Amino acid sequence: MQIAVFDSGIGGTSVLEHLKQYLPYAHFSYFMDNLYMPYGNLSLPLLHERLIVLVNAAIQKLKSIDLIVLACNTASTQGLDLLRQHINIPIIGVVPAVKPACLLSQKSVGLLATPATVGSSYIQGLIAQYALNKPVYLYGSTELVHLAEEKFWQGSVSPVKVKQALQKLNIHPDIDCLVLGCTHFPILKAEIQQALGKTIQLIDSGEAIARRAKALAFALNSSMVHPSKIASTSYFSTSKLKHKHDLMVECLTD
Ligand code: DGN
Repeated sequence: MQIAVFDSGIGGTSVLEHLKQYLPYAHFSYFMDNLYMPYGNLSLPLLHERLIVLVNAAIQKLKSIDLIVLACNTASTQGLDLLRQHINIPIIGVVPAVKPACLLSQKSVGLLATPATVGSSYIQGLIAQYALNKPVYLYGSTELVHLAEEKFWQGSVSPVKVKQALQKLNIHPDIDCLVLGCTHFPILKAEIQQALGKTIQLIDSGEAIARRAKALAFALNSSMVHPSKIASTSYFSTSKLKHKHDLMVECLTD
């Protein structure tokens, strides 16, 4: 089974790790649109254009894709419906874990995501549906996206820089559950937890997405979940990478 995973940068690898555990026999191809990273800064028409360009480039590259995972909250909350209209392949999007956080929290919930995600009407809908009377505080940060990229490509990031980025957001002291509503943020989970302390529980939707992907993969064709070939993961980008890293990444525009 061929599964294509998309994000503007390396955030979607936090979802990919869960997908590999739930679908160990699948072939994964990870596509990052690093030429236009981060998607949170794009206008809506440009974001839509990029998603269609990127998915079509992936289809051309791989020839056949069984399932798409749009592992970017920004793109999922603002472009999933449009992508489904244009692409005739099953697509799973990511949804910030507002519902489980509201069920778990005894006090208040925080949502940490990109500015585009926290400003979306999709998030307002989630809050209206699941928060009931529980306060949900919203925090948008692009700086944390860049710090997650730094950690991934350079192997580490300064915990002080992460703490400073969080301090700028003035996280409300009543929050006991913080949703990591950007796929980049689980990469910084240790640093975020260290900065905020153990009284705040961090929640992301990576594992829930992988469970959904497994269920859909079986529903599509259970025989595709256990192919005879050995599982693999390939990585593709839209611009040449300047970083030193042992990951083999093929540039789509070469
Ligand atoms: N990983 C993206 C997300 O989950 O929203 C953030 C990066 C981006 O492209 N905005």
